[in-house]
Amino acid sequence: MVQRKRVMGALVTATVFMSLVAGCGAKTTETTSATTAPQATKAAEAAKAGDGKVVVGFSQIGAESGWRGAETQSIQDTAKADPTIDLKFSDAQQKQENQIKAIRSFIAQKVDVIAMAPVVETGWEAVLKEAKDAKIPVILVDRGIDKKNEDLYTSFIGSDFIVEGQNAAKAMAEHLGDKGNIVELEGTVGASAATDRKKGFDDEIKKHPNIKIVKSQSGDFNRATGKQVMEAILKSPEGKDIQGVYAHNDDMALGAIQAIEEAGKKPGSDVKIVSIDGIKEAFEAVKAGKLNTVVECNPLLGPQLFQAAKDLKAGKQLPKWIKSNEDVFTGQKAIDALPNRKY
Ligand code: GYE
Repeated sequence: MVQRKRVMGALVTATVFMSLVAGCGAKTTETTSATTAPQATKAAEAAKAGDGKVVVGFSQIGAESGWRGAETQSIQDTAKADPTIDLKFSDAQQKQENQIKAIRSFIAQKVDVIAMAPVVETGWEAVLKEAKDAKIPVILVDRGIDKKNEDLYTSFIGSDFIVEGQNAAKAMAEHLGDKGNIVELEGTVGASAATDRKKGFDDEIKKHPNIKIVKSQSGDFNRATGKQVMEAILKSPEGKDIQGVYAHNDDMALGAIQAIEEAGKKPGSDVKIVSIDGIKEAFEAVKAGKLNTVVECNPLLGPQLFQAAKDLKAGKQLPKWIKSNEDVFTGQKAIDALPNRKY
């Protein structure tokens, strides 16, 4: 994992991601340069002709967080650096219907492998059956889908969100000395990352009967909504007496920190903050004493994704879950790690 991060660090370039987040509606872009034709039909012909490339269609959710930007960049940069990969990248702008359209287009283009980060867990059955009928393997990247559809994908590459939630709860209990009222800022409703981070946290925090979750609300995994939701909570009766905020991602925590400061309280001391992801800005907030613990979730999934795609094309069997290795950072450990953060 450490090694993988180092490799990715060398590959990072800033421009690709920026060009992708602009505009509206689903956008599909070719990432490999060299010989790849821009038109879908030509690419499909080349793939069929077996020019040696592994053609991967990736449906990304959008650009809601720093974490997501890092994931997009990892996938784009890894593909660019590998002449054997032809990546078709589609940005769904947070809409499931755009992801479904992108997957149908990848099927029509006869890609070798479809990869997707599913925005929510449900509603994929029909389109994934179409992929299965077309004999195109599907890899889930970073978020999962409902258990009953496990036979509709080959592998899931990503984190254990339940464990992340449990680790966040353990850290929160420690910061609060086992006693206090907390607010939970949830991720996108229906997303596996939100459902499981909630489950892991809530179950673990129940072991501490003097800690109470007084409010739990979605901030949609983005900073502006996280701030708005926190502002409203601070004005509500429950918000008058809170000692902790658990945010399902760093961006919402950073938004909440602003709201808490604007309300005249000190994040990090009056209100302890724990969040998940591990973006650089969160580590900086720990250094500034405004955030207490960052639970890491690795977004640099490009190398694992394309290795898996190559393995599939070579006829290899993949594990159902390719797990990420992750750590938890509090206080000095976070400050020491800051110079080496890759996202
Ligand atoms: O934590 C959050 C993002 O799916 C694991 O989505 C991912 C989550 C990540 O927007 O920041």
